[in-house]
Amino acid sequence: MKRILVTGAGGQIGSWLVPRLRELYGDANVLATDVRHLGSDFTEAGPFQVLDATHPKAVGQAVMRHDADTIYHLAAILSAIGERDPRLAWHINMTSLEAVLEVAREQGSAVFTPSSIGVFGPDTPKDPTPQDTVMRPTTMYGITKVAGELLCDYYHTRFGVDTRGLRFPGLISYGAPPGGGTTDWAVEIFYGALEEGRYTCFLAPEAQLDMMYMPDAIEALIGIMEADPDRLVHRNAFNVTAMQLSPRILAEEIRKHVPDFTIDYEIDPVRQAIAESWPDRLDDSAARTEWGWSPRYDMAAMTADMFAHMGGD
Ligand code: AKB
Repeated sequence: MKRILVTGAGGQIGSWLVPRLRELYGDANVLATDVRHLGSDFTEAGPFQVLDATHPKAVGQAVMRHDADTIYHLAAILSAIGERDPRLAWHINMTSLEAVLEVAREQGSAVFTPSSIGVFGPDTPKDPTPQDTVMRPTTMYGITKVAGELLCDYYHTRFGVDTRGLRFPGLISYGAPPGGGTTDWAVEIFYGALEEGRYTCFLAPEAQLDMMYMPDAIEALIGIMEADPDRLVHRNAFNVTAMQLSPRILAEEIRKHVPDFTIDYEIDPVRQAIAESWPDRLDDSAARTEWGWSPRYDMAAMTADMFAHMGGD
């Protein structure tokens, strides 16, 4: 049975991933860690530890004590916060990744690191965006993600560390909110619709971006780490996508559930510029071919499921 350590367990992805990993591999085998104390959901269902992933020694001790053969390293600063404080984004994203990779090299652990559509920039072909293409991001978040992909590749080819990653699009979920990204509007819009029947969007109506519903993202996270290594041509990191949404299109879908829903726009120039620099549609055929990636939720299924779980329909 796998022995797994998750960093950033209390975040948007971690709060979904940890329960699923515990279901699959056993509660005691999944050590959830976060920089802050988390609620009883995490601490009572299985082992939990406060861990600052930027501290190499602390990461090393946690991995050794838990005897972790797999690390899901989720702790990171997202794109919008990264533009507010670029040095913080560089520090957190790169220092923690380096700490995790070094420990993985010493202990022989496999490492999952989420990358992002943020690795691409204005010079990248937008629709479709190939797996292997120009990567010249204009955000600090994107720079850390490109550097992270390269560092993971380096640890694999140079030291044989089993590194794997996914370029996630915007992730849509209920529960723990996303922490300061450009795609956060696609989560906020559901809370606005349910709580007030309206939403003021910080992106323009036609700003199209790739998105994915969290249950698909969780299956992707597990799928890539369970994939047969002999079939992986790419490792860090695979394009994955499930749907392409703009605020106008998602608002129309939401109106099928909340007929009086209204949307207006107060465009944030920083996040709008980030969105414009990102792809309109990823080509995820490498993920489909190399490890069988296939999402279950399109926009209609995701929207219905969100409302069903948030107490709407
Ligand atoms: C962000 O908006 O920063 C993230 C991402 C797409 O990586 N959700």
